[in-house]
Amino acid sequence: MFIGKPPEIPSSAITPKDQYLNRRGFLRGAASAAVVALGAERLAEVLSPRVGAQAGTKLETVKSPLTTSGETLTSVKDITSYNNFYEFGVDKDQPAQNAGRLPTRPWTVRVDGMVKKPKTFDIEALLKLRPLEDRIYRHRCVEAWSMVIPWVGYSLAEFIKQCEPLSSAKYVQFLSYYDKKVEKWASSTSIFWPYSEGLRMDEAMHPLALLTFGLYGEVLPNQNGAPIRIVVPWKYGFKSAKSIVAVRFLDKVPPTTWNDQARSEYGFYSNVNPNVDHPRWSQKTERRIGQPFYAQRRTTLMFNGYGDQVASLYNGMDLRKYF
Ligand SMILES: Nc1nc2c(c(=O)[nH]1)N[C@H]1C(S)=C(S)[C@@H](COP(=O)(O)O)O[C@H]1N2
Ligand SMILES: [Mo]
Repeated sequence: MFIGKPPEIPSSAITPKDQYLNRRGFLRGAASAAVVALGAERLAEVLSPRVGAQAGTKLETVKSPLTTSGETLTSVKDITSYNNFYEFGVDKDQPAQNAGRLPTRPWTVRVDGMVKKPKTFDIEALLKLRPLEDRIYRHRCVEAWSMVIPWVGYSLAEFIKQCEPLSSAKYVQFLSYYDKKVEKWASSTSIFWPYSEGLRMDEAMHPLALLTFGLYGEVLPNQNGAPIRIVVPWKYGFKSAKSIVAVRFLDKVPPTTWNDQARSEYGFYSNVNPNVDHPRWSQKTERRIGQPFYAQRRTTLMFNGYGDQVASLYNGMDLRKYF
């Protein structure tokens, strides 16, 4: 019988370490040959203004019937210092240190693909499109840890209506900001950038899918995906793309980052499902971040506890096959 604490999933476990480190040796060699150039780059970095300085600004919000009640919120410190945002480093503490470089203004979101006509939305217009709601959601990472986060935003469906997708559009793809000079950590991974995620149209139109601008009543810290991100609370965290700059409507399943990295480990759907283990670890339980190390792991809930609302999206589907 296994009596120890279930093994902790290392931050790097989401992809085999040799895969994401495989370019580092090469880069080290290249770096020593470019010491002078690097010196100049460091200087430019110091001189450039901290453009991502909006975090912490209060947002005007309204209550939402779609908020999750009865859960203790994860502390703002844990939510903003234990992050996955590989563009700013693969370790959990790196995004908080490095994402200050993300230029969150000006910011636009390009909408194209199967729409009436392509459009570009400015972030200021998106902030005003609908009243911003406080929505507490459970957040479950595929690495088997979880948080409870008070997000600020409105239903993604409200935005999608403004995009005027054609009836032939069956999927929607979200693309994150990518600039290899700003996000210089990204190139030491084997990921094909920009970060891409996607949903089936009916999933995206579900009222729980949130277009997110803030947390704890304030503008999103950069490490959490400023100035605009997706949050899909019934799916593993990686489905929720950060810092999105483009939204594309398609009639086919879009390519998505973790599915491309390891097709057998990260499915397109990636609904939280305690009955389908990751090939390298169990998904039956989770560690709630901020709890003492001796605290019991929690039982992972089907659809992260949102089954009453979302299960009907998957009627008749074999969720082992479509994991
Ligand atoms: N662009 C981008 N979006 C991303 C990621 C990433 O590395 N890059 N990581 C994902 C993963 S694995 C998780 S668990 C959540 C983490 O969100 P949080 O740091 O706000 O908790 O963001 C998701 N969105
Ligand atoms: Mo994650």
